Amino acid sequence: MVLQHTNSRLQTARFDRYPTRLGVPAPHLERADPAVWGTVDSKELAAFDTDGFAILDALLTPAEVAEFSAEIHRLAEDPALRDDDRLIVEKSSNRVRSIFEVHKLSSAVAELAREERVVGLARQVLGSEVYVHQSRVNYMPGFRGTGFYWHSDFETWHAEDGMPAPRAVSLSIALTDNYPINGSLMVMPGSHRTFVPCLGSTPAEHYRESLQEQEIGVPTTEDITSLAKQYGISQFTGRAGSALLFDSNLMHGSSNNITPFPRANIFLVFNSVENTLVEPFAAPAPRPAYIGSRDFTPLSA
Ligand code: 6CS
Ligand code: FE
Repeated sequence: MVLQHTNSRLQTARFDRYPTRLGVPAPHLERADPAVWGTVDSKELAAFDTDGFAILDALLTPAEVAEFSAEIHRLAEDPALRDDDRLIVEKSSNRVRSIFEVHKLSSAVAELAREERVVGLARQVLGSEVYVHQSRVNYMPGFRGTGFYWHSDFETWHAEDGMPAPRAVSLSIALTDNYPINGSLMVMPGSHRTFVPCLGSTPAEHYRESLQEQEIGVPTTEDITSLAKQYGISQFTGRAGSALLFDSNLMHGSSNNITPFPRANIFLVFNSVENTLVEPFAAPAPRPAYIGSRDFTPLSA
């Protein structure tokens, strides 16, 4: 039994089922929770339980792709956002890397998140009402777009945002064609069933640097090697308008993009209302609400 350490604040010790950010290496853990909590009736989600992800070939129409592309470029060019904490620039080029809380900055994205073809996917998998834990646009610009090293989103959301269980899903909606060559997402099919404890304690106030290049809460090369041998690596490629729904604990990452072709995706992260955030499990303080929302109001149509 791992009792979560209590920090200086008066905090009762609690049982942490997914201990991470440890001082010494720890073995991988078999996921203690289901991957599918509800009843999946969309044929497109048939493989979700096994693989930890599912691909939707045409979630958006070409006209909607054009509409949302214009919307995310409006945001990226909005001078009022330039100094906003929700805008993250690339370390190397000062170009826009991500914009968080896009469902609050764009009413079009807010409406999309509420549509049954989107939120209905999350309700099926999570088996409950859901709310938006996080939303963002990853721009992955051409030439110097830097990728995202291997990681489990849940490891960060558990450690830094206080998400109790991996009862959350991300929907990555491609607004540009995702080729093998332009930094598309790599996933390890089935890896959602293995929790990889990470080493190293979480520094205070490190999240902005971490969103530029994550160094804490990433698995070791030995972890990645053993997972890749066990699960293999697949690449999510698809036309603009396609989407990837993936489990919060799926091991994934993306390489740099040196091609002229940007790889822009909207990410909507849905958490179950039965899995709302508590105190961080391995960080001195929770991250700001624009990264880990503390408004648990369920999404209604
Ligand atoms: O820390 C987070 O919440 C973000 N970081 C990554 C690399 N993926 C999930 C999320 O966008
Ligand atoms: Fe991620």
